[in-house]
Amino acid sequence: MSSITNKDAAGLAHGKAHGGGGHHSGDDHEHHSYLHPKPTILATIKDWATTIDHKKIGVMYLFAILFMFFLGGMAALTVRAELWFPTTVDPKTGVVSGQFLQMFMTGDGKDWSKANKFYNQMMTLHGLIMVFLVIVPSVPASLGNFLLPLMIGAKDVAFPRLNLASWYVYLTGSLLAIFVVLLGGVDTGWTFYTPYSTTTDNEYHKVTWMVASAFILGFSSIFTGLNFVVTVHKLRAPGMGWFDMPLFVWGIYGTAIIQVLATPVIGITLALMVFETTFNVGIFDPRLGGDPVLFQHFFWFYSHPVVYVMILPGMAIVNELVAVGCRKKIFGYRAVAFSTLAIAGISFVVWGHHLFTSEGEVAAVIFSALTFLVAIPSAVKIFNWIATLYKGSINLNTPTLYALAFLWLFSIGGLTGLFLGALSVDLHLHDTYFIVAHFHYVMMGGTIIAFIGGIHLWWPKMFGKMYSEFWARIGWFFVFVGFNVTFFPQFVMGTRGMPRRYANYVDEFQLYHQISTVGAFLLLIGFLVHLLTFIQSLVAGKKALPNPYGALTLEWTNAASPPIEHNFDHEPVVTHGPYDYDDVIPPQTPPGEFALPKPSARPIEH
Ligand code: HEM
Ligand SMILES: [Cu+2]
Repeated sequence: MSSITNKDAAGLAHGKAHGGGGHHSGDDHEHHSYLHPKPTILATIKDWATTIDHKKIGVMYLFAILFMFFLGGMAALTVRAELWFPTTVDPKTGVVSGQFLQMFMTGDGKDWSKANKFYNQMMTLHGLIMVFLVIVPSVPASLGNFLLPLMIGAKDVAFPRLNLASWYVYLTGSLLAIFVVLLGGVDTGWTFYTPYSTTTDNEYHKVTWMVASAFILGFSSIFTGLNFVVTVHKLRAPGMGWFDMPLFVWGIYGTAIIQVLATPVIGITLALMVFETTFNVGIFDPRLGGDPVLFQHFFWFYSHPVVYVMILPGMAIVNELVAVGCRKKIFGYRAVAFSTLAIAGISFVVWGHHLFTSEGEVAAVIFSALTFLVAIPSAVKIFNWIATLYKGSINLNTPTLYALAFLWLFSIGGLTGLFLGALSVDLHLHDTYFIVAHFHYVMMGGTIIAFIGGIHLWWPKMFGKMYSEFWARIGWFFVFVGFNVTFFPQFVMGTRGMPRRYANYVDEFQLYHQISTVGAFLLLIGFLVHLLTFIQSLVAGKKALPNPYGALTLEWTNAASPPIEHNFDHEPVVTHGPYDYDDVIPPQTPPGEFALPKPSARPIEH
């Protein structure tokens, strides 16, 4: 795998120049960038709307997901604004103060129920959007779609039409969710726990529609997962064995397996819920002879594995950020690859840790023990990345800064997961802000942070333009600081008993809530800086070279920036591993730069 000489590598880079005819009929349009517009605007729109090109589908997902992220973020800011003041009721007049949402909900100053309901709706909206419309599809559907075929040297995914179907299913599910918001929104929380969700106000069947939306989105997830599993098995370029795949591909592969196996469970659960409310059959409702805790079991049997659908792609990105950031071989490649599969496997047997307070004692003890198992493969990854970075000559550009942020934030998130996995501790912390802080550190501090890092790393590849490194770092700074200011105080509040999901609170928590709200607005600034930086790049960015970082994976070494319609002008033949920085000069790099691999001491090995 690492037997290639530098001469071969140079040959690979120049292959493009010599290889005219061959199996390609010299058909000109094949050599256009995939972004090349059609002659008229209408034709271009039609081209994108009916495309089966994985790159275009990936880009459409990317913009849709970022738009949803914006909507979900607005809901979060509303929630944080409401929590600026504790609510107080004047004992004499009955006038309520301290409710931000009161301002536009009711006039007389006494009825706060509407404001509280609106708060619940905003909180639910935030959770539903962020989980089902943003994080679950985020990395696989956008970057995964764009990069997976490029990284394994394929022309497209295995089932390009299924891929397009998956995009339209996602679009349908998202539009349905937005439609429900226009109907007035739901207040069930993203978990749809029964019996509340089957008894709360269901005007215009909006709870049912929202459930249907999650159901539909599940299919999009299954389609994408199936597609990726087959693609990885069948379409690897000649010479690419399983252990020559970039670790990003391993991560997406592990994710795809969970998506395919776990998603049907939530589909069935939601279908049963609708079945119950429509036909009055007792499944979850005790009045009809059902069992509400059964819902929790079903829900978490899906949703715990799905938290790994959320984190594995984040980890997948971090592999590439770390490797490119210090241009070193990933320490312990196989351990990292296998830990991905271990996480995928273990994720199916720990769901009971969400039910410590509602399941039987024996079950709780068993689930507590099993939960600790997940920490092992997660820690393997963290240690391997740190070992890779150790003594490397690290390029502290924005993607690498995001990798470092991930390592720090995910470690806090994962370790606090262990607190929660300890049964006796969780009985105290369950349903407090500690939980909110935990899952934001893993979901946002982990996945979203890695996602933004990944967008920065592959931006030049996707759009063929460079962005302002200076402004990207400013954005990173605000995001990193804002994130910690928002969520760290929530750990403290949680341990002191602040329950989650409440619009009101006692005065002693005010300072924590206010710090947290300030943090949320710092985050907003960070994201706006990133947005403007990217717009600037699209409009006036410097043209990107094929391989600006001197990386070794195929999307950099063998494809243009942006790639041509069919990805490669020659089917790549893999002659070196994805991280063989010691033996290979990266092809397609800017002349003069990266002439020799930078010297970097390796820890432990060699
Ligand atoms: C690395 C090891 C991890 C462990 C040991 C762990 C453990 C736990 C435990 C025990 C709970 C239940 C707490 C309670 O409700 O009382 C919990 C909640 C949660 N965790 Fe983790 N976790 C880990 C990683 C993750 C990751 C990677 C994610 C997502 C990317 C995640 C997302 C969540 C969510 C969303 C909840 C609560 C959801 C809710 O109640 O609304 N966790 N975690
Ligand atoms: Cu869990």
